[in-house]
Amino acid sequence: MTSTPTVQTSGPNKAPNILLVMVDQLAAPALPAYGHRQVLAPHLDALARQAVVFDSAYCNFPICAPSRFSMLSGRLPHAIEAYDNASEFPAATPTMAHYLRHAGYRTILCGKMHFIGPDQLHGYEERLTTDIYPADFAWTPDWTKGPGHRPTGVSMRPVVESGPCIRSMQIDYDDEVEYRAVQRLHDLARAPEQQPFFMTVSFTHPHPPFVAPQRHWDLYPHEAIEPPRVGEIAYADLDEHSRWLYVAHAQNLYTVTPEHVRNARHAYFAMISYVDEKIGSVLRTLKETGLADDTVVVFAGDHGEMLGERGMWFKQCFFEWSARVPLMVSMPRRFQPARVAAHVSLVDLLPTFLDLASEARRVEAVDALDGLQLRGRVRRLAHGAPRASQVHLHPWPAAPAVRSAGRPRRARQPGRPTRMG
Ligand SMILES: [Ca+2]
Repeated sequence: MTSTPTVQTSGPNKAPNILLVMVDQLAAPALPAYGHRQVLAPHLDALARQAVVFDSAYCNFPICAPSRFSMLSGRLPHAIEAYDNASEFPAATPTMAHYLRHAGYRTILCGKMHFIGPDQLHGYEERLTTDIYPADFAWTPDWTKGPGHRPTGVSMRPVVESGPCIRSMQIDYDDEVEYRAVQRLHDLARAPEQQPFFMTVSFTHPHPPFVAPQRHWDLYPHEAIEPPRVGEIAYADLDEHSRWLYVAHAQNLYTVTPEHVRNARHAYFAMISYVDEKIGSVLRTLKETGLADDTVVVFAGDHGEMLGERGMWFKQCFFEWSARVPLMVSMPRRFQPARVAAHVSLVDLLPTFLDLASEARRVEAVDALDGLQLRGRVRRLAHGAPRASQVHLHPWPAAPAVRSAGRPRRARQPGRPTRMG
């Protein structure tokens, strides 16, 4: 048996490896690194202590597939017509994986990406797992049928049935993601290559259902689970979009009690602790193999989870718990740990990665990108010059989207008040 050697892969004109670690539906305010007092996530705490932590990072569309397509393409959702979880992501749309591959990277996807359509690679040369979500068009909504039309079957059931579990499909999935990612990192270390790697490790936790292993559930005293900061708001007092979601999430068909809320929040916190262990395992492997010294680690989420705030659940709105995501960039040899207050969003990742890749080979984007590279800001963190963002909103039901644009923050939505929270 060949043991894993410690490798030194840096050299002249070699760009750094990029390890993008993703979670699904992890609201930034739920992480202790962003100030949560109750959640236990020691590995993400450790990462945050040595990372550039972005305190005002947002997804560009608070639902899975459009958020991820936007991040991967570096373009706003409306530019690529990604409006829901049944919008096809065309194979012809250039992604960060295409660009990085062109720049000389080995591109590897391990875990979830929720690609819709026949292309399940989108520039990644290797995919180490299947996806966990359907790749077809079964979840196509018909907006003319109103919010009660729910092709995904979303409802309050995950909230009222929340609690500890023996095993879930999500645990099956993320255990495999962890195993494959750790194995691939050992393989990369055993056979070091001249080319850098771009590896995406994408977990599905802490996405609902709100169930967690007993061991992680038991990390938290149930009676101490705090209620949402902002309690339920009467339907009559809700804004128009929140009313739509109230029906779209079938809240009119279920009674959610305070104990249901406590159970769901308890499980969500436990799921964060569960996935934190997985992330710790991947990062420990990166370090043990010697790859960490030459690897930029980026930790990001695709969108948040309302978790009962305002009486709302899941996402699909621009309130803070739904739209704000964790974003950390770590490579202590290059970047001094810091907190960044500037507004950024996930479309900034692609230009950031192209900037890192340019140390070996400059690659020009085919399309006009909607983001800005983050590294310039990381380098001058001490000066802390915050950049404002533009919030670009479109009339319902077309897609709201957030973008960074280097101009003062403002909200625009023709004929309607802003829905930002
Ligand atoms: Ca998602």
